[in-house]
Amino acid sequence: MHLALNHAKRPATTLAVDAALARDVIAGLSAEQKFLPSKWFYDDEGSRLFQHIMALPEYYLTRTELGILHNQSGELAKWIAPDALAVDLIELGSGDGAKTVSLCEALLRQGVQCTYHPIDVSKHALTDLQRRFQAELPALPLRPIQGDYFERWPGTPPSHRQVVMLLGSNLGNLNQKQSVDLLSRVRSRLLVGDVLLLGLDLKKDPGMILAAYNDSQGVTAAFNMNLLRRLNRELEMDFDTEHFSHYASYSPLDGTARSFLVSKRRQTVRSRILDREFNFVCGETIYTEQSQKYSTEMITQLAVASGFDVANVITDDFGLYAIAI
Ligand code: AVJ
Repeated sequence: MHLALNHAKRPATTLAVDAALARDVIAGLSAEQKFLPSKWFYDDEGSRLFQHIMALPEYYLTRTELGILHNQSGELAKWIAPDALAVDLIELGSGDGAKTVSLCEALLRQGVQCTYHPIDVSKHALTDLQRRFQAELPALPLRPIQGDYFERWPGTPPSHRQVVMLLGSNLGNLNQKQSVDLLSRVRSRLLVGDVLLLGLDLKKDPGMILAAYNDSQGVTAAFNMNLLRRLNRELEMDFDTEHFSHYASYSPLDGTARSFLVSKRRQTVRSRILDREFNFVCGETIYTEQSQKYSTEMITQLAVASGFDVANVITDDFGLYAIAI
């Protein structure tokens, strides 16, 4: 569904309202505990801010995962394709592809015929990815798909091994049930012998985790706040970001980091497009994101509940981060 808007006032690019976004905002901001699904962070500005987060000193996840993919790419490639001649690498939420280059290189080195299908919602990220692969691995067949990886899947020859990658701790944004649902759906696309690589953040010093979601430069706060700016842009809402603040928490009890936007005062926010208003009391929170941290036991449980076997779990030397195969 696309809502027709008042043509006189705004440029053509904002004419189409994302109906799924509208639905999620109405549901989330009408709930007793207000919430907004974290998948809406990633408009072009949000993806840019996330690229900035990945380079922050406190945000150890990207760097650590990259280290594993880089230092242990040969090991990974052996697990992925000890025998296979041809694989289709399908990456769910590829971003700019920085983390996948060395794995692709390792597969090619091993003589595997490899096609890479990165899927991402952000056109900007996919453009960066194409530029990167053009420069670093021009020989690799690249089939980018712009869209939601909950909905899109590439066509691949049945004789090729499918290797699905869900890296970057992206699964951590989903709760237990959503995770099992997504992984089961992935599993239903696969045959016995196909492979899933899951990049997951591990439980560790709670202070280190909290700092990753509450960085000293305030980039994570800006990333969280951009969600409100996006709603202002796309749904003509009137959030004043001066009147909200970023709050991050981590509980070692359940291994869940959570982010919120906190209303600094009593206020009402409106959307003309949605024809709604939403009231906030002072201190009221919008729950915007969860980032799950796992133990090895939790990884095994998740895999088994979704129809996978765990072949191996590869970690960095400090046991901060894991890639489960
Ligand atoms: C992209 C979901 C892995 O949860 O660590 C980073 C997003 N949010 N800082 C994460 C994020 C705040 C990130 N993931």
